[in-house]
Amino acid sequence: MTRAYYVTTPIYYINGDPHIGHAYTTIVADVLARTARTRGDAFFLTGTDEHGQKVADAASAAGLSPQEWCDRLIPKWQNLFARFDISYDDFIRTTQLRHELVVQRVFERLRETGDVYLGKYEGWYCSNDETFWLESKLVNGRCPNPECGREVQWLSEDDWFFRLSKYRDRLLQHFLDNPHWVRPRSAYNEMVAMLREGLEDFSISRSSFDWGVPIPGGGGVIYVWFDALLNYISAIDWSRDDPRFHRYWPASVQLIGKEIMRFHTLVWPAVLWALGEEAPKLVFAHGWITLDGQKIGKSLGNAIDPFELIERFGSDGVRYFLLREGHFGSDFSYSEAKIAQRYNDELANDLGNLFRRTLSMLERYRNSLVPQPGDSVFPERFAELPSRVQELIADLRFRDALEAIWELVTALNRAIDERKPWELYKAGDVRALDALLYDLCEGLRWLAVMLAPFLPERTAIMWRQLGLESGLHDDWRETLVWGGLAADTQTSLGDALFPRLELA
Ligand code: ME8
Repeated sequence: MTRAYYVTTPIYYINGDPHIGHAYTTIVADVLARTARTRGDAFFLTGTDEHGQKVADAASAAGLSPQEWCDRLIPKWQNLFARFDISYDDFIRTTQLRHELVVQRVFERLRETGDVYLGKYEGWYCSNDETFWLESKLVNGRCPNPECGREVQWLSEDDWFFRLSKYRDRLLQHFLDNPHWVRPRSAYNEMVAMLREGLEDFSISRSSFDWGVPIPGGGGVIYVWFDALLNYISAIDWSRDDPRFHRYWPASVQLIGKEIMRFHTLVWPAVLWALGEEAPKLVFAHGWITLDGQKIGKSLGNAIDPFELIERFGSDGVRYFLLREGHFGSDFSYSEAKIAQRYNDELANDLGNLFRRTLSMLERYRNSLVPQPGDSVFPERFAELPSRVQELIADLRFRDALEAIWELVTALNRAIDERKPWELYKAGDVRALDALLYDLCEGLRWLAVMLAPFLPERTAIMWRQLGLESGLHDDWRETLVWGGLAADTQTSLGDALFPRLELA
């Protein structure tokens, strides 16, 4: 069976409104999925994590049942993703029956094999983080997560455990044999160090509250993290020998923020192995968007409202900033000044002006018709660019990919400045003018194709104004052959792609 590309994001807790951090991971996944689709079958999964104490607490504070609360919040999350042109193939909610049945089936299976067993759990529990902490890790008796620091509770209950310790050696070997399966390197190193210290079994049930998937046969609910991780396989119909499952699993890339890498790179592969399945091919634990040096998030109350950003910079303006600003993997800081500057300099000036200048010269000199191509240095100079950009994207180096694309933006702008089409026109140098105008249009067609995964909204407009219909999302190996734009194509000058922002 042909394997397909499968990319996932974390499923987000809906104990509140989405913020820019949630948009970030989802936009990155969208770029990967859109790029992969130009080459073949791809499946992009995102969704919401709806069980657990945090969501239950948020619901009760609002005077609603947890399910009512989730149902009320979902439209806002889905609307945000729609505003960002997120092309997910499936949006999973952990309260859906299709998911709950898989969680129960997994639990039953592992109870049969002995990987899930009944034991006693006693320990310090932080309900905000849904995490048990060792006494030695507490800071002044409180939750050691620097973003939290809340009081912890002593929990003592009969719990079901997952036999994580049994998989410790295999995990360590897997890390050593596959030095790139967890990226970036800092994440990999941290997890290897943790494995060397040893792993304890992992409690996977809760009897202190009831908002979760019921344990088959009774006795509480399944721990929200065990439930949540399984979304990645419940969405693709996990069960023995299901062809759909095997088409997508193991996932090509699982994107997460670095604060949840322990669950995704230690617990998750062990659970998969216990089920006889493979570990994902790559878990990428990216850095955080920070504000004044602190992680942007709900807990700190410094969340940036992504809807407001879209109002100001457009969805593509925000997407561009997030992908271009930091090296993917590292933290980077957000500020309104930074996003505005990139928007004006790079989108409005470099790209937007290039596009508008080209189409208005075409209108003035050639009735908006694409001329015949002539001699050009571009085909040779940029022949390797598309494959280089594809590789950088596949390697999750989005900033480098955009910089590579900008080499073409810069070259086209320079061609205008140096060859001064208005002078060629005055001098009546038809051949030179046509050759230049053709290169500009063809270069812009290339830019639209390569930028489509990053800027889906504006590149669709570029495409239409270039007089093109289908093909924007086709295989680059076929589309990006210099000369693909037919002479006499009717272009149409429209409004500015990225209207300049007046800055205070
Ligand atoms: O952890 N910068 O959900 P969550 C970058 N439900 N990315 C950020 C960010 C920031 N400042 N803040 C959040 C959960 N994110 C669990 C996951 S998965 C089986 C269960 C992104 O709502 C980043 O991807 O707390 C992070 O991992 C995720 O949102 C956490 O979302």
